[in-house]
Amino acid sequence: MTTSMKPEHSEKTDFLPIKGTDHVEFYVGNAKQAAYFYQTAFGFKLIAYAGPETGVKDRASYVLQQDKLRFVFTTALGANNPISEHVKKHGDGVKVLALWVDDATSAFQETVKRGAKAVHEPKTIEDEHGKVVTSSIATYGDTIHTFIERRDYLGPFLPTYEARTSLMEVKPVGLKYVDHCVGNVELGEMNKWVKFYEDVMGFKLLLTFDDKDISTDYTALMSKVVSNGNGYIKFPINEPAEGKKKSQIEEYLDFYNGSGVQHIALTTDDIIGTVSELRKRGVEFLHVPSNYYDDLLDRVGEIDEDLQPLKDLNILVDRDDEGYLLQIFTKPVEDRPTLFYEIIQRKGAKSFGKGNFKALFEAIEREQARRGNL
Ligand code: TYF
Ligand code: FE
Repeated sequence: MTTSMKPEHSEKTDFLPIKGTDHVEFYVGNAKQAAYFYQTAFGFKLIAYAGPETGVKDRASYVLQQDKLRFVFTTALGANNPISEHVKKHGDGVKVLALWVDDATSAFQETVKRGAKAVHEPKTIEDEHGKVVTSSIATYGDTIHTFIERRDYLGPFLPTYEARTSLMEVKPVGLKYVDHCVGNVELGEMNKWVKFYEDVMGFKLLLTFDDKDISTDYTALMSKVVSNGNGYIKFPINEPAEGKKKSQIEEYLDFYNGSGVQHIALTTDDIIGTVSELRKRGVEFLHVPSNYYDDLLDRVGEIDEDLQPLKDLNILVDRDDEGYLLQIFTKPVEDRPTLFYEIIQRKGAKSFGKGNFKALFEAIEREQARRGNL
């Protein structure tokens, strides 16, 4: 199943050098309330706002931050607006995976030249805090990539945004940065999007999971992971496959009305502390049966953590050649069975928890069945 686990191409030949995830922007029905949820439940702090008060008439956007993670929640202020159309079709979901680059003009030119669909041309936005250049291209579904070039910009987020702070006390839960962002794409489109990331964005295929890796009685899906030159950006792409019953990927596609972001994996250096805190605040996680833990240490060998808290919190463990990882998955964070989160702590492992796929997918299927969608 493995092709290569190491970033292969040198900086010199990388026509799209990416410094990291700049931010993730969500289009939602009510940004004020979504921002409240991510502050109280997930421990993000409000840092900036744009809306009518800052001269932006058609939308309101709240920028939340925790360590290097930056999430933007945007809502439409009227009907017949691309944001309200997006929400009408998809429900709350990820619109923008924004990538931090040194040169947003070159990022746009190099990708469009290779076949990317342009969404917006490079433009310089400016305020008293400095200049930022942005440009955007389309990816799967209605999702886009925005390239963000911050020329020593000193404002709280981007021009048109003003600094804001949380109105309640916010206690961070230890989330640090985006580990990977997973896309679900329509049946038969996985290879097309892998090729897009390879040809248009210069990414490399890192891993392939086929139906043998991902086998439960029901779930059928295929997954390929692409990553950029320095390995900071990892995008697994899933597509449904024929199974005995409806694939979890199909359920997503039905409710999202097409391709889109399925899960965002967020890192922590202390998964036990992070998950304890998230649970206390009412975040719901998928449940794996306790017999998962019976032979866990035989499977993964020695680990630094005590088994009991992992079992109490329902945290999963997997090992690869380079180390191990701990991970857990939330239930969908909207009423539609669409976007969810993975909390991950890597202890050397660079893989994605293949050893947990069976237990994980069975847990997803139990939820799918409860919703009547299996
Ligand atoms: O990102 C991954 O590959 C793991 C496993 O529908 C996974 O988090 C893969 C597919 C899926 C849910 C989780
Ligand atoms: Fe994942």
